[in-house]
Amino acid sequence: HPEHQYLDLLAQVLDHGDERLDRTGVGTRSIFGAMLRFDLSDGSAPILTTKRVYWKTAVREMLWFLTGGTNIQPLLRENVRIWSDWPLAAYRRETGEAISQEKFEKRIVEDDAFATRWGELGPVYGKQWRRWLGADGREHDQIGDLVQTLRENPTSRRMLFHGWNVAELGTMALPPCHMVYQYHVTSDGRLNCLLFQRSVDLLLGAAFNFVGATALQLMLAQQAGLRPGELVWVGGDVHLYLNHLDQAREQLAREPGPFPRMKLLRHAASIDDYRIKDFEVEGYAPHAAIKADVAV
Ligand code: UFP
Repeated sequence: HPEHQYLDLLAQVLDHGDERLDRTGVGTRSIFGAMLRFDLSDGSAPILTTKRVYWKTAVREMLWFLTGGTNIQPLLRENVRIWSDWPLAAYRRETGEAISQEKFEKRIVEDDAFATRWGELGPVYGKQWRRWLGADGREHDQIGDLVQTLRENPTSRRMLFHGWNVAELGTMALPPCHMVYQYHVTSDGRLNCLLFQRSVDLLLGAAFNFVGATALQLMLAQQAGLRPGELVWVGGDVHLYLNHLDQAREQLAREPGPFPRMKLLRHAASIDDYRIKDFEVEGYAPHAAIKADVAV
């Protein structure tokens, strides 16, 4: 079962990870360099079954990246709260006000001026993917260019997009983790993806990142008239936070079931035209969710 690749990696980090302090102060066990390969060609999707993964949240986040947006307001309007921690911390720091997360999020949703002032994440994924600013002042749409190359020159070895804009790292809420996506088209018309993720919260982040990358691969394949092939995931610093060890042990005690299937219900006119209701997941019968705190 392909999920064993993930579970084996989890066990390896748990048992043999190098224990050290990290930026967040929580501490991690960490290994360096790992590869997982998921075959999407039969319609299956790497949505982990040994715990419930909220796949719609990951797809909604990917759709938000594709809009080029960098403000959390549209995410919160869809009840996606995974990016709230950074703006909330900045608000508390700069105003000294001990606002609750709920109250902060409500103000972002209801008050556009407040959202403009406090909901910005800086030039994170969406900006770099769709509007990378060149030295000459011109903006580069890496996703648009990728779709065009997939259609017109599928044997190219230059089909990738990158989030690591060195000059703008300092103003991002978080430098990109899922950093570079490279694509490859086989002679029989399958679209492969290699995602390089420089930093991996193996318990909370990775499961999400697999789903986002899969959703993107389905959309790109459809736009280019291809079928999905393989998703190759490569992790750099692959770590378990020290407050996630019990959760990892619990997950490792569970037996994986078959991966569900993910499909697109509609042929969208362009890469900008997908909505959450275009995605369907069938046959997802996971074990119960596992709660854990995100290190900020
Ligand atoms: N992280 C992920 N996946 C993501 C994301 C963040 O695993 O998509 F945005 C985790 C990795 C790491 C932390 O634990 O967030 C980022 O911290 P740093 O920038 O110090 O690597």
